[in-house]
Amino acid sequence: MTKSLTLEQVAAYHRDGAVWPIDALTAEEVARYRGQLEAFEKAEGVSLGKHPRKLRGKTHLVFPWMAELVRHPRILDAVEDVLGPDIVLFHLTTWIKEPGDGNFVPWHQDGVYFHLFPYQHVTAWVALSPSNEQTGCVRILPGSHRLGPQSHEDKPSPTNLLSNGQTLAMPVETKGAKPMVLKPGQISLHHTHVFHASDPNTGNDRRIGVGISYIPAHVMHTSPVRMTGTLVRGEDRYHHLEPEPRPNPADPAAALAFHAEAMGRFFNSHQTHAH
Ligand SMILES: O=C(O)CCC(=O)C(=O)O
Repeated sequence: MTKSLTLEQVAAYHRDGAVWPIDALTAEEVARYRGQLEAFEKAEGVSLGKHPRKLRGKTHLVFPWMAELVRHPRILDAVEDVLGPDIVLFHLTTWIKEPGDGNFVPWHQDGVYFHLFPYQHVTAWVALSPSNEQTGCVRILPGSHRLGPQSHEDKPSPTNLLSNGQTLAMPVETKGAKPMVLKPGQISLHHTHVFHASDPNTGNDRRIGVGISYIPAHVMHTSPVRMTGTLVRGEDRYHHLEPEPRPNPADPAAALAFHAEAMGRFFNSHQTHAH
């Protein structure tokens, strides 16, 4: 018995390494979340994607509205259908592309840099604005997750949205690639090993996506550094990750301090990280 996805959608996830579109947020919720994000950007005078405190990563540790979004029942119902009932948030990246800014994401696999074992990790990518071929939606190569982990090379550039520019070393035959077109409020789920990439935004609106990386509670991080994570549903009988506090609106300084600590551990745990 599934909670949100049809059996065909669950089968598509396992066969293709991704499934979309899945309706998750209402129009009111999208307007509220996007409104909160853009009000913060206006107050700070900088895009969240370029915030000097690296707030695009683990944003749920800083903003109460993002802490609410990562626990959204419709997102978690879909995630539970592919991961099971005990769900931990391991990481989060807010992916923003402005019209004409040239930002892109090269072909890569998340699993190679997340250092999780076993390789059970799904990213729920939540569209807070139209994500389509004009605005540079995520594209996947169906079935590529079944190849397992592949070699990557670091190719950093100012417009490459991956921190170290991690790019699959093998040439990727993109003829069979599929655009994961999403309307605001819809989500996609992608497997940690599926090859995926995205092109620059040539549309008229910002492309704002929240990539939430969920793992089942039994999955471990392989670094000697104890990483942080948030149990968002079910039970954690393993305690592989240090629990993350929910941001307290009355104490934003404490939230920022924990965020800095958690991001430091994330980036220092191994030499490279994808996001
Ligand atoms: O948002 C994008 O364009 C890339 C997203 C991505 O690489 C991810 O969610 O793993």
